[in-house]
Amino acid sequence: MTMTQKYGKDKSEDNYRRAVALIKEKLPSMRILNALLMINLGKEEDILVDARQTPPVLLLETTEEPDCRFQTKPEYLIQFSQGKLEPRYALFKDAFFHEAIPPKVLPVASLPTPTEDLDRVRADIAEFGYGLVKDALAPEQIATLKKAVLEQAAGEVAAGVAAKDGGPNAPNQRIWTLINKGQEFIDLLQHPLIDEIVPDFLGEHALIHSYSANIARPGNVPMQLHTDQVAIQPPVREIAFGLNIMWFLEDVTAENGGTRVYPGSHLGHVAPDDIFDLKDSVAAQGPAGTALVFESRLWHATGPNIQQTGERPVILMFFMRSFIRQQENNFLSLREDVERDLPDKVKAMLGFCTTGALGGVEGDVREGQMVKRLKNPVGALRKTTNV
Ligand SMILES: O=C(O)CCC(=O)C(=O)O
Ligand SMILES: [Fe+2]
Repeated sequence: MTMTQKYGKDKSEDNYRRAVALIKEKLPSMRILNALLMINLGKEEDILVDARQTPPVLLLETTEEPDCRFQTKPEYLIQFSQGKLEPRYALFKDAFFHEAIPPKVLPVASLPTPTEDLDRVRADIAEFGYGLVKDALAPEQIATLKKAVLEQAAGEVAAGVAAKDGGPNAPNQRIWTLINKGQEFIDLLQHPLIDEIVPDFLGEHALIHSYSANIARPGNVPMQLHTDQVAIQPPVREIAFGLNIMWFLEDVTAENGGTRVYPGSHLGHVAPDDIFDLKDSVAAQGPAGTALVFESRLWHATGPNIQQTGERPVILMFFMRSFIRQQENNFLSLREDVERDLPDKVKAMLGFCTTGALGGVEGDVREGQMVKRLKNPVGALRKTTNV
């Protein structure tokens, strides 16, 4: 038996059969859906479930238009039946909990409002999952950052590299990897609010998971509800792994796409029944210059911009604990000319610093050391060369 025979066996057919068996096993519980479902597990043929009858049955074919179609991988179905992966992560890249509790609606009068009192912001984050820092940016900073974001947005459109989303017309625009896109954005990473809030919440050496701007524009379809720690699977709800600071570059309102949140939804096994339904959510609002600080278990989504005109530009600075793999691969995306002049403080946030035994280069695992790309990493040093 060769090594390939022993270890390299293709499991895709086995997985497919197991996934189909699971669907059959779970048929009775699908009755609640009361719909005709078309499931694709990566094969040409679809699996048709008629869950409009009791008990639901598999159909060989249909002339009817299904109520719902979805595609997923057989291994995802298997994993979420075992509780190792959340179904909405597999289907929509989002989370679901066995016995999930829908978010409860809190009286609006008690919700956080922008304040300069950082202790209150911290208390609001603990209680509601978010808080709002009043006047975190001075008027000149707002103007500089807004100009930079809007010009960059236009530049990326003109260059054909714009990242658009927000429904079929994709009016929203995301500007990724801000670190490369102007000194204003590097300066913002040195804003004192970060040191006031982040280490206390996430521990030392928190990393920038992603650094982007998001412009919500009229006619957008709201984002699906999600938490920002959705990539952590199996899901952990006991602690927050991340903290997002959203800098408002415009007055942010319920009308222009203010982030919809479910206050208090960061605690417990909470998940909305329908991640496409923003019902009972509230918009996190505040004047330009406000910083919305929200932790990564909070259920939220970019809101609808229902105005005729008027954009909602914000900057999202998302930090995660030091041991979590970053969303943006800074080591590959950082421009060399930017890297050369970056202050160590900012470089550390991007991952150029060891933390505990992690992130070292050639075994340098001492805590808190700045690391850099070696010009000539040690390669194979052997007596013989014919290995
Ligand atoms: O743009 C927003 O309002 C929120 C964006 C968001 O939730 C995200 O980037 O994860
Ligand atoms: Fe988010």
